[in-house]
Amino acid sequence: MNATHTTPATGPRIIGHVIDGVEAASAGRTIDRRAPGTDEVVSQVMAADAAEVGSAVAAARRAFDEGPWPRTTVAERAAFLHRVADLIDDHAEELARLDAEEVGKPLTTARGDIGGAAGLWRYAAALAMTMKGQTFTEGGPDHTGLVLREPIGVVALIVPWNFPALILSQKLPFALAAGCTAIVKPSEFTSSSASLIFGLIAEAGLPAGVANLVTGDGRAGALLSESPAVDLVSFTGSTATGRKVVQASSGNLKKLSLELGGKAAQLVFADADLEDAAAAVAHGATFNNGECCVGQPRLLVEDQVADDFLAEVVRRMERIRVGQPLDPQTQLGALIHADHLAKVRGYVEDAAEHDGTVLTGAAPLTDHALSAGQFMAPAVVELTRADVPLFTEEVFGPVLGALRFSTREEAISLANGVEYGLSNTIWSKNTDTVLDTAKALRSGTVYVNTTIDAPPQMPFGGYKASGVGREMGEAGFEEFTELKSISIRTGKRTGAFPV
Ligand code: TXE
Repeated sequence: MNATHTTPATGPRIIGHVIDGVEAASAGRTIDRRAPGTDEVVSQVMAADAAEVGSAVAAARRAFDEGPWPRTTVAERAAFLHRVADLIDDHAEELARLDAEEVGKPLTTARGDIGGAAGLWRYAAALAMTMKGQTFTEGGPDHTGLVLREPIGVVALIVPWNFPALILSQKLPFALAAGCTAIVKPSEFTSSSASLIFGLIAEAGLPAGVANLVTGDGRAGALLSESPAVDLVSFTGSTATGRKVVQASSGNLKKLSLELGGKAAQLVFADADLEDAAAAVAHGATFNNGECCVGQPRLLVEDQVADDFLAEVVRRMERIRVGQPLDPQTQLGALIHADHLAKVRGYVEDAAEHDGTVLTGAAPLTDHALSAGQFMAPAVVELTRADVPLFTEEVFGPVLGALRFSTREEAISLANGVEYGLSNTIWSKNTDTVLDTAKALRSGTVYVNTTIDAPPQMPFGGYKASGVGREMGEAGFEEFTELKSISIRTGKRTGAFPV
């Protein structure tokens, strides 16, 4: 197998680029990745320079303009995507361990990610088979209109660290299904699973240059975003970096698909199944260590049930097992790095200084087995005001900020009162409450009596500052395509033109 990540007998994995089908060993800078659970260096990632990014883009451009991939049948593309899905299944445990170790997420969560990733390759294969245009004859009996759906071209796929294999799989198979060629840039913190997946892609027989991997930090991402030879950037990451991608892309006005931050609220009405809701609120705030764009870090709870409900949420949060990411018993692992942990704790301290009450989670962890890593106990802070950063900014850690409400209108206004609009959750048994609230929420996804729960057939993306465009679903596939209208008249055109 042409696996690009190497696992030496001792010492860190060496992770590098795959450009035009060749593992490219750059002589330049490398980035050490320390496992968040142990602080040990587990991989060394090559940082692509401008020449390497340029080579990867040129390889993808050649493969698109001259190579066979955009000219394959959809059936051939679908067959390839199925082969990769099967190989991901074969290597599922290895991939899950790489992501758990480098992200710091619980192994059980990482295993779910890899199952989801294989499913996305299969779903993209199904979408490839449905790729189609349209025909029109409405312009008269001598007119034929053809609308061709074509691959958009060379795409740069910039992936964050919180779901490395899963988010790569929300992008790359859909691009390949459409007939695009690609350059993938994983996060500098979590490149190992992408490297292994590129080995599987080679084993599955993708022609050279169709999918290229460049590793490195934001500089590599910026070079891809500004490259005039790239037709589309699909980026997942922070809203601040998303804005930089928008600016960098203006040179050739490339298309953008941006999946940015979120700040979801769970709206818990008094008539809800409060037991289910409490479990979902604890889960929504801590899933994937709280480092999740569709995480649910805000609770809005109706006054009359708030005391008991908050007590139940706190009880559940205190039962969550914090532990080493690779321990299958662990429910909450280690945050991505020390600066991020300090930032997350800082939000809790700031809220406490602004009339917030820390109901649980403020105490430091004393377990010796966790002393080297970036761990924290999940926190619940009851707030009295909606203008504190804990309530308005993306904290991205296992922290829940709770506010009480007395009317449905107030709950909607609080939920919508942030710059983000990725997802929200409603808990109620009343159909009117559910439907009227779902329509009033300004977010791309609304969960009802469930949370963080949507199949890949449903388009995923954000309102407001949470993004541009959609991933997954038919709409996500179509982001990787262009439409070409061909207008044809038959017969002599005498008198048709005024000159
Ligand atoms: O993200 P960045 P970071 C949020 C979350 C987190 C914060 C910071 O709030 O605390 O972002 O995380 C690449 N041009 N999310 O700093 O910088 C980078 O190398 C092009 C939410 O890690 O957005 C990585 O591959 N690319 C999010 C990717 O962008 C650039 C998931 C994301 O990094 C670049 C992750 C540039 N100028 C963090 N600079 C979500 N939506 O789920 C960096 N990158």
